[in-house]
Amino acid sequence: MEDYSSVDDSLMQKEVAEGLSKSQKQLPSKYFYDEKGSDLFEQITHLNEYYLTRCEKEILQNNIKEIAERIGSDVMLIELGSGSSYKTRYLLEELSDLSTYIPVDISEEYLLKSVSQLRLEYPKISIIPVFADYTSHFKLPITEGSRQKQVVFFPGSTIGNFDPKEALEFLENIAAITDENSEMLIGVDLKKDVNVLEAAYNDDQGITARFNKNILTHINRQLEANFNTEKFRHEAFYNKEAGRIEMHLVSTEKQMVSVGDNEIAFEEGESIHTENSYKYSLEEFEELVADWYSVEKVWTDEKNYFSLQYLKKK
Ligand code: AVI
Repeated sequence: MEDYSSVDDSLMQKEVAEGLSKSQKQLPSKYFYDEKGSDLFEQITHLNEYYLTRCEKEILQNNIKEIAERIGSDVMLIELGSGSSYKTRYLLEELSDLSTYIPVDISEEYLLKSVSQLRLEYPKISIIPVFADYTSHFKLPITEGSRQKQVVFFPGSTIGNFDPKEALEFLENIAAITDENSEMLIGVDLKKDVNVLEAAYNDDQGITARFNKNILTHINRQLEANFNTEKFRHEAFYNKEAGRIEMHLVSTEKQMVSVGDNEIAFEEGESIHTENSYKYSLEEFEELVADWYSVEKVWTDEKNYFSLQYLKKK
């Protein structure tokens, strides 16, 4: 995941102040991902309860030939939020004729590290990192082979962390940035048994709870705040009506917290809404993308928990 620790403090200050002044207090989930948060998320992906990463890997492994065929050769592969790029390796291994790989990430340091490693492993592929927040407008580099087909890779069901309006803005933005005949390989988590969903966000070891609380530690450090993480408890549940897992931090007592110059009052039991993770049916997702993309192919894991979908720009 992206490391937002390098994000500019004044933007963070503004977004945090805005979120905490709402009647349902909220914080932007991107602020989970400082160095510690990225590390905790990495740990989450290995948890038994967190089926998403395991299922996505299974789908990639079981269908890699067919996926590679769809992507084709002489292609520009653009990965959004490239993170540790381990999923990319499955693709890079299989796509022997890949011309250009463009990892897009907000964390320059993280990106440069993984790019220098990938360059050693795949010397024939031209790897051009782009430092950008892919939720806002960014420019793709003009390459020698600018007539290559562009394929966007957006794994992990990160699209689920956008609310439907943000998801539409994201799709519109990516469609605008890429060429007419571009395609997208995207990971989308599916609706399923509530117990399975809720367990994935309430693991026994409490790693997700630490991940959730880390947003407060990040804010303490970055914005001179004094949240006491012991006075908040992790809560995650499936909101069936909205079709999403919600994560909250619930104040265990009436308390005051200072964030920079602001004093924030919490009632006992009052929560900060820290994340949404939307789950889609195949039909709902097809409808969501329909203004810009058609769904060409859907691969799922054995249990139908997760999907990898191949989209084509309309
Ligand atoms: C990154 N994203 C897809 C994860 C999710 O499942 O929504 C973030 C996460 N939050 C709690 N656990 C994992």
